[in-house]
Amino acid sequence: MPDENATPPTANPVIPGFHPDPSVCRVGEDYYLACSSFEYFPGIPLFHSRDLVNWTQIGNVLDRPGQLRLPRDTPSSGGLYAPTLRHHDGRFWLIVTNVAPGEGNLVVSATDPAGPWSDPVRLPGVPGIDPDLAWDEEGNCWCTVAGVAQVRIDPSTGETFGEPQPVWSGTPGAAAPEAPHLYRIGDHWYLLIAEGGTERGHGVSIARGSSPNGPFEPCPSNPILTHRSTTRPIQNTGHADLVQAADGSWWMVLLGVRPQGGTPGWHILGRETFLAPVSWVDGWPVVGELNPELPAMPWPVLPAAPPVERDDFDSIELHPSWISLHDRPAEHCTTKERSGWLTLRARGASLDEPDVVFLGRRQQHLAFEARALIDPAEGTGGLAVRLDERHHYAIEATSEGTARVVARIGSLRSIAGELPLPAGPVVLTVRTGQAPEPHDARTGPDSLVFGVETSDGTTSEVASLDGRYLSTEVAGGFTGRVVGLYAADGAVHVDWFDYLPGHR
Ligand code: 6LW
Repeated sequence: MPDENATPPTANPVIPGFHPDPSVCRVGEDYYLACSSFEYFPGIPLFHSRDLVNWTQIGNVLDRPGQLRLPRDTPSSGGLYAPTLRHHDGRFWLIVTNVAPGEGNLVVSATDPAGPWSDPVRLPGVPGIDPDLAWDEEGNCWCTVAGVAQVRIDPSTGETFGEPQPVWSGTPGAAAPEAPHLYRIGDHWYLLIAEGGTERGHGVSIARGSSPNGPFEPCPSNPILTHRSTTRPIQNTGHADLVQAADGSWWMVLLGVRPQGGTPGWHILGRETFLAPVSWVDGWPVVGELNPELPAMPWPVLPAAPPVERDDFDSIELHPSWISLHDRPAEHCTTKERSGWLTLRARGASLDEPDVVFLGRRQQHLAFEARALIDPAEGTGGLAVRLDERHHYAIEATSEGTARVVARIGSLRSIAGELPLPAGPVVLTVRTGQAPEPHDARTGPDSLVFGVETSDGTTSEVASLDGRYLSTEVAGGFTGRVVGLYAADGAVHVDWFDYLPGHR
């Protein structure tokens, strides 16, 4: 399976693609990091690193149906928001919000972060998103949520002690005080938050006090990080977490986006995880430059294994970077039906439906190509680039022998191109191309070019579509592009799937 996270990035983001709301902790020489996953299953990708730069996905925290309930009508950007990952008393703890009706905040724990993680403990007494966990010297566990409010809890039972109390509402007048993380550092308790909303106004602010529950005094130089009102290449910077390295140095992981194209810029990969150095001045953290180049690291950054570009579906278990919508029942997604093939059996009749059977991976590169060998003998399905149920492009092969490109943009749905297919399995392709109308100041980020590979290895283009409509600036929401396979009718069998970074 393609695992670009195993490759040393030459640039920030350190975890590219839709990996927002990073939360990080260190145990000895090892770092672990978790991100939000919204409507996708399994939930909460979990990464490991030895250098804060190269991150390898080692699993997903909520990877069993009993741990994660995402009803079939969960809309895009619903589901799992903003985890906090901590290590305490020999265990890893993760707290997260499932915004699906009747779910709310839940805690899981594990001795091995690669899993298995426990069944969830629910927190009915803790309303609100972006929950944080912090333990004081007496062993009290403080849960702090967006707003910012706080309550003491027992994370192993879900019991709350009293009502959540407001602790700090951030900078007066700033929107959306959220993403709190509470730390004991030196003589102070620090409360780190995001403010300004997760769009261009996003920023990071901090306050400190002598107790975990305040009172908190804001840092005089808040926000300690923001790229609002700048032309910097990394925008929307916020939702951060702090970690101290074994050598004593401090680091921040945070989310940011990389707008592409002309004014105002479109970001297509969702909110990605970036790394910035932190120093301390007068007891306050000062965030170093956040640039597309990596910060200078005080230790050697080891090269990692090159990415695997093809998944030939020869193993029964799918790589943890594959994500489905809401769930993954074997009757709809299996590698056991035809040896060496993935079988997808349709449920929802198109990518417009929230319950469509879709299996994808995050687009992690501004330029990429994906190819898949698909046997449509028993159904209709294909290769899609999905932002959400209202914004997606796809090339599908039908059992009647046609390849067609279907584009959905908001409430418009259109067949953008068709081509007759020879009988038998077919290689469908999608690649990024140059944005249309590059002379225009409002040039989009890219185009998505769909095609069919013929037996002599050449590709017949079926349609080329403007990539801006699969961007967050157009579609809204909290996710990014996911590239993958789907079934719209009957069953489709897939022999292999390639994800190739860069332009070919
Ligand atoms: C998350 C909030 C935010 O809960 O976006 O950027 C929300 N920050 O803290 C969803 O990721």
